[in-house]
Amino acid sequence: MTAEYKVNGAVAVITLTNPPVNGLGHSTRAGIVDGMKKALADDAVKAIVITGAGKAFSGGADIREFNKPEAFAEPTLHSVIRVVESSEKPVVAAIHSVAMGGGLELALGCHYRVAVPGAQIALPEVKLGILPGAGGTQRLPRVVGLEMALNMIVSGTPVMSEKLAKTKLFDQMIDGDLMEGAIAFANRVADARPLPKVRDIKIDYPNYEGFLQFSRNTVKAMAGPYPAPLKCVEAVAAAVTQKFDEGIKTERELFLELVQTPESKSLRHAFFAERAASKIPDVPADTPMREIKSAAVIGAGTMGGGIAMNFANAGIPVKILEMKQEALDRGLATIRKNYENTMKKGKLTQEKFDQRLGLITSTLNYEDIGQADIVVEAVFEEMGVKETVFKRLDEVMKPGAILASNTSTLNVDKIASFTKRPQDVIGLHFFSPANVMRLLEIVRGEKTGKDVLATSMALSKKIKKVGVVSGVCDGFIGNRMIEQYSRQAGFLLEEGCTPEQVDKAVEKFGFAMGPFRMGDLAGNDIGWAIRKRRYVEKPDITYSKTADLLCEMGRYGQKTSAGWYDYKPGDRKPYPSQLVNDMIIKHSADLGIERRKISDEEIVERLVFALVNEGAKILEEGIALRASDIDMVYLTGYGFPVFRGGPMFYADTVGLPNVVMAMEKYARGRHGEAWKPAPLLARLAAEGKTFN
Ligand code: T1G
Repeated sequence: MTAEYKVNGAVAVITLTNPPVNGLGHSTRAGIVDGMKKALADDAVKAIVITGAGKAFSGGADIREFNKPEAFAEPTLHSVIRVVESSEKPVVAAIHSVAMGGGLELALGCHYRVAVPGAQIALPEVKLGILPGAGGTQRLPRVVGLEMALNMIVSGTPVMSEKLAKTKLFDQMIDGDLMEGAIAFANRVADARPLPKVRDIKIDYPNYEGFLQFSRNTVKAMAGPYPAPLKCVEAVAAAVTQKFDEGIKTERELFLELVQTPESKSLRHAFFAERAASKIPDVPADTPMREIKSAAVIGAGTMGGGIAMNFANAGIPVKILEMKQEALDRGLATIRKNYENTMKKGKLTQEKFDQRLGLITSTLNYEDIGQADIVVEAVFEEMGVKETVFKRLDEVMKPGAILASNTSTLNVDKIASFTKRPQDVIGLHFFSPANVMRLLEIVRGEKTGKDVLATSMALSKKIKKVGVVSGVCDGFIGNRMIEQYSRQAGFLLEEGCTPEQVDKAVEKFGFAMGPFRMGDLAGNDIGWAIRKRRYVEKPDITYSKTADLLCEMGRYGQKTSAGWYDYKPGDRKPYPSQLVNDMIIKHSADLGIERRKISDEEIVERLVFALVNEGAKILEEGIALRASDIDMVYLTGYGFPVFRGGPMFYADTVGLPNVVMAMEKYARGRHGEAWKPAPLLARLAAEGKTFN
């Protein structure tokens, strides 16, 4: 069992020992009950302390057990809390570091709680699409008050223990050694009777109905497609409108409803997918890493400036290199403006503003960046330019410096071949805006050193990115898949859709932005340049010509105030363009296509399953390490709806045989060759298996 029992004088200490965060899995729950039984049977024991070993008191229920028999195997968390709360000897929770979810609920079942400052206190279940299911919605309002409890439960945001010091949550804040303080406290209360129980505390909140109704309206407005936030309000409402045991029943019913929802399953999948992405099978966790104390960025354009900000935000000094002073000045001005905007929104203090800008320097000379521990090239996406830059970097960078390219599609092995140190070369593909988007594709070259890979993955965490390892192929993971998505979007225009209809259909599905609004934002000329390269390199792949015709009209998107949509000066709102729709209709006629009415369902299936099919090929070729990595790429870099878990998880939810059946239907239409199922997808579907 993963809980230890030790007696210290007249105090029994039960320590949770289930690393890394003392998740309350079955063995830990059984260990607590076992310890309680020993303590209650031992006359020499007058009081009991429960605490957690390592870096947490407890991170809550073991999410890995959800929807598995262990999660509901006795002793359930409810039973554990009942044993603790009904103990006739005082039980004291000794809290440090993290007390979250079921961990906090366990502490709330204790008679007393002591803590050191700096502990994260939270009921974050709503972030997993559920709600506190072991009494948290009934007990927390009784110790911190209705409003604070509702805010904590609906947001899931941690509150530092010292901020709750004056509430009934904590009986004492411990200065110095937690266990010394906790045992001393336990000795002091050993004979105190009656033992205080949180469940007996009355909630005093006049006109609570008005507050609850206001909360319902507010939460309904912000919850979007997620059912959990509103049910959190209902559960907390039960704490004031029902007797304690009825409230517990209400909470349980609401919890069981939520744990089965697809939204919760998707959120739990995303939680683990993000953590799994940082694991690289052939790069052990203890691989020695290179120290990154300074950085350099080549190019002060949109990407270079955003990349430099990531380093500054993480406290890493960064030097930006440009060829021309005016380009440098423009880039630095953009960075300053970005920070000013953040400060205006109250999300950056003047002190932080000054500190970050102070970490960013600039130069026109390669010699000045030679001592940086890492350099990220963010110049024009053309192999000739990359060659010039990397040959120069090979000359000036100190030995052991990491040479990274921000290329979004080009061959990282070829880039590495321009240097004498291919083991130091890696792709670090940021997504625009680079200082905002969380995704970082870490492109592993054939010769990239394992220490360079491990260092880059650790760096991604330090700069608050989700690092996902990709092998070398055209477009890596994200852009290679979006290519097929964009092809289908173009074909849909030729067959009968307008850009607005396609965008609205996928935005209703949950995408942050449809393909045509996205094109207008990113610049349609970027895709145009890539297609021109593809027409030469891969002449057998067909694309709709509509996107080329649009660019030939000079309609690159917002940057030219006209793209798939029209734009008014100073207004980013897209207005459907009669000119573009006429161009599309004429193009269909030129192709001899009779336009037809196309359903939203077909639009979504063709765009999303195009992603899934290409993702299956990427998985099979080993470009992506696991299906959940592909999901993370789409959840953090392409605005795929989190409540659907990512393209591969969504395909699992739909059922792979259903995905293949839909593809067979589209294979009978135009460009049917695009719908040949990837071998892995066909095999998994035939075997009734899933990607994840
Ligand atoms: N269950 C299982 N594994 C967990 C876990 C959990 N609750 N929390 C973390 N892990 C794993 C994680 O997957 C990773 O594993 C490792 O621990 C380190 O995590 C009835 C039903 C606690 C603040 O939602 O917010 O209680 O990748 O990298 O940055 O009402 O983990 O190393 O193999 O995030 O130091 C409610 C979720 C559960 C808390 C630590 N609790 N966890 O952050 O480490 S539901 C939560 C976190 C519940 C009850 C309900 C964070 C952390 P691996 P990490 P960290």
